[in-house]
Amino acid sequence: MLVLFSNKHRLHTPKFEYYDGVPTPYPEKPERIDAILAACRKLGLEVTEITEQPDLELLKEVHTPRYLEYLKNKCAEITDEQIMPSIYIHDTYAPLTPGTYDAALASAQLAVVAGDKMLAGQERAVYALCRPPGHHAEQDEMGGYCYVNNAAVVAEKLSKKGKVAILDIDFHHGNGTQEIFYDRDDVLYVSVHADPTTMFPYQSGFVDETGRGKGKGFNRNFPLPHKTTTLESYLETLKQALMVVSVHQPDYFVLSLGFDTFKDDPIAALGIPAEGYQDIARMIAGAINVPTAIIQEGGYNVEHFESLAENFLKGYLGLSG
Ligand code: OKP
Ligand code: ZN
Repeated sequence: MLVLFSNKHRLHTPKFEYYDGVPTPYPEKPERIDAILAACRKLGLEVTEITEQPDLELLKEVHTPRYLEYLKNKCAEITDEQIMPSIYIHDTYAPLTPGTYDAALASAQLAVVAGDKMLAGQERAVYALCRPPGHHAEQDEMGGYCYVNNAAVVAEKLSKKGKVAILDIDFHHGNGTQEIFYDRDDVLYVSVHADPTTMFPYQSGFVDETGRGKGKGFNRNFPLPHKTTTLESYLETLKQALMVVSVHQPDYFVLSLGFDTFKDDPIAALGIPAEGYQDIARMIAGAINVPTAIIQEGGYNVEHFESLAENFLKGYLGLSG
């Protein structure tokens, strides 16, 4: 497995978000990536720093030009953090800082390089340590800590060479990824997440959202009850989601990986103990045997992050312990 990271994510360090009208400390911190890197290095994985920025033409295949212009221009114009819904901003969980545009582009470049490596056929799996995350970013809208949809960028790129399946196991439904591919039959989107009735993103992630037009049947949501999900019931649902992916017979696989299903996550939590990520990863690696991009999404328990990543990687790579 090849691991990709960038240091440019440090350019994006908002101090707070607004929750219920109240400024709340921002949980999507740079230390999250440091912790995953520590786990990768501990396991002896090959880690590569990516320093270049992406070709904007690639990003314009998943986002509208006017949206990318807005993101760029706003960041260039502000001198301090700004939290303000607009037609391009879905909620008060997507603060802009002067460095947000550059950080979001650097994050997307990890997905681009992951795609290049997969197409070069050298790697079974590439783990892109994306930050900021991406799965809430729609074609024309940022929100929920997300600005550029990294998983969609790699899926779009791979879709030119074969059938793609995306499995999203972040605690939150990936409304952005769903929206971007909703009309398409060449990119399947499957998500396992907390029931959006009471959890972000609230308006999407329900079972009846199955795709539109020729995309009908190529979008599948598996919402889980927030309070009562256990590792056992989670794995049962994950097995069903993986079955949907297998039936699609993808040539390429994209995993949107969040560690916010961890039982002690400060903003989310879905009953998964740290060692549970070994079972989750083992089940995924056992079910899907095509070139894979693992795209980091959320997860906010920084103290446990290294252990969550280590458990996931051990399960995925079939390492003991
Ligand atoms: C991004 B990802 C609580 C409100 C937070 C935004 C959640 C964004 C999650 N302070 N709502 O999917 O992990
Ligand atoms: Zn999440």
